[in-house]
Amino acid sequence: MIDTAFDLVIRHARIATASDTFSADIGITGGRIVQLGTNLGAGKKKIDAAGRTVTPGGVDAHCHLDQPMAPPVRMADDFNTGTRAAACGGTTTVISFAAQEKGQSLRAAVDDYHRRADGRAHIDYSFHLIVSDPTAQVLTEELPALIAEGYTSFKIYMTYDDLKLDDGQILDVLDVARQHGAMAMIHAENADCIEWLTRRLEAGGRTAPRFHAHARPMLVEREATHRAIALAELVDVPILIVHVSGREAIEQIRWARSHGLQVFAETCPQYLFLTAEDLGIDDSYQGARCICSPPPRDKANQEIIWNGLNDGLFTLFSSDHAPFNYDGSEGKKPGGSEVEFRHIPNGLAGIETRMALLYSEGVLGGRITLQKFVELTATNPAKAYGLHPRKGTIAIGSDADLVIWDERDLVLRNTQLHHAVDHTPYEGMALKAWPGLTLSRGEVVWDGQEFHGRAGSGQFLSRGAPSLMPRQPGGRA
Ligand code: DUC
Ligand code: ZN
Ligand code: ZN
Repeated sequence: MIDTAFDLVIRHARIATASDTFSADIGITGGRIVQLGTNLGAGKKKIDAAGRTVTPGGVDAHCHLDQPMAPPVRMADDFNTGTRAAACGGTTTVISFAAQEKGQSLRAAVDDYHRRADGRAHIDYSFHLIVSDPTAQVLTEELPALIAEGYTSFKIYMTYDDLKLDDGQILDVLDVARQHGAMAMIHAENADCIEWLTRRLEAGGRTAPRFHAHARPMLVEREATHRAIALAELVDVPILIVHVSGREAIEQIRWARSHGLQVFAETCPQYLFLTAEDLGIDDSYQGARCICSPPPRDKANQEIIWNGLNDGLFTLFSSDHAPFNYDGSEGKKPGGSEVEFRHIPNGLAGIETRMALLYSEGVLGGRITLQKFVELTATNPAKAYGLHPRKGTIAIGSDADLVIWDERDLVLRNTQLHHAVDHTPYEGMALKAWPGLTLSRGEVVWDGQEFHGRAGSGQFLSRGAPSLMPRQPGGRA
């Protein structure tokens, strides 16, 4: 008896990559794509895509899962619920953050984070590092060793008291990125400006959630973005500015690019679909749900973000999923009470909705092409963080991480989502599509109705060097 050629064949797929759309069958064996073509031979299993669009599974390269928080605050999603939600929303790889506490060794932070993830993930995952305490030991030993082991990216903060680095420390850390070929991600907001504005607001009794946006105007982001670019220019290293919210930071990034500097940029759904008004138009506490940093801006800035997605300003579209419940004592009401905005945990749930929001409003809404969608949600994140071509594309040899899209009208309800958060900022939004099927390394983890994952089936991914753009001599584009 002749053995069948493939473990699984997906027939009649309209395959979309970052560069093409073409019709083909997809032959999958051992969790990898082994053949693409028409009229492929039989497989042990078959799925008929019936001409529907098939994209690479999403790579969500910026999400926070089970990140240690100061009690009583706790993230609502761990690796189990977070990766479950990701899979149901068409994401098949997540990169979350192993965060160093001040005084802690980076290695201890990584070891602790592995313990949190081990045996829990339903899809493949990897870790960025957060460097909050760049001691000599971290700079000369731990960070280089971890980069060599495949933790090839790290985030640095210019705000948050427990995480922020000063300019000298940022220069030191960027220099390690340059020497060892890592990708440096920067949270660009000016901490002193935020603190000064916050104190003034508090002195005037303006402490409701909506004042979070007043304490973090675009100027604060613009100044820090400008400074980050200057520091990176001094060190001569590419950087990636994360969660860019609007015009003023974008102007800085365009300026840097026009001067030949390698500055990459990421944005997130909250800057396309929310505005500062979602933090409240009066002093009610409801708006705490939409507190994140940088804060959402206004309709005009949403348009500017759409333009940036279209014209190549943005390289990545990530969720910045930072999951906190609204009710209870562990999330947006620390200790169970309504607190001043400075004490409200920053972050939104978005790991499950990222892909459908952009597909629906971007692709089907005629704002971006299908190729751009794939590039922003899968291919570029995989390239930026050393996972391409194993992840982020549909090609022979790549992992069979795939999404088959159902184009249908639906209304987003938190009750239908699979995260452990008690709300979604996008409740009630009308969408035109949702993943009808998600495959993680050839296994169905979401069939459009039910979740089929298995905790522990997700593998940790050690990553290679960023491959977004070849580095030129001198580090310039
Ligand atoms: N801002 C961050 O920098 N991280 C998590 C969530 C947020 O709003
Ligand atoms: Zn951040
Ligand atoms: Zn973040």
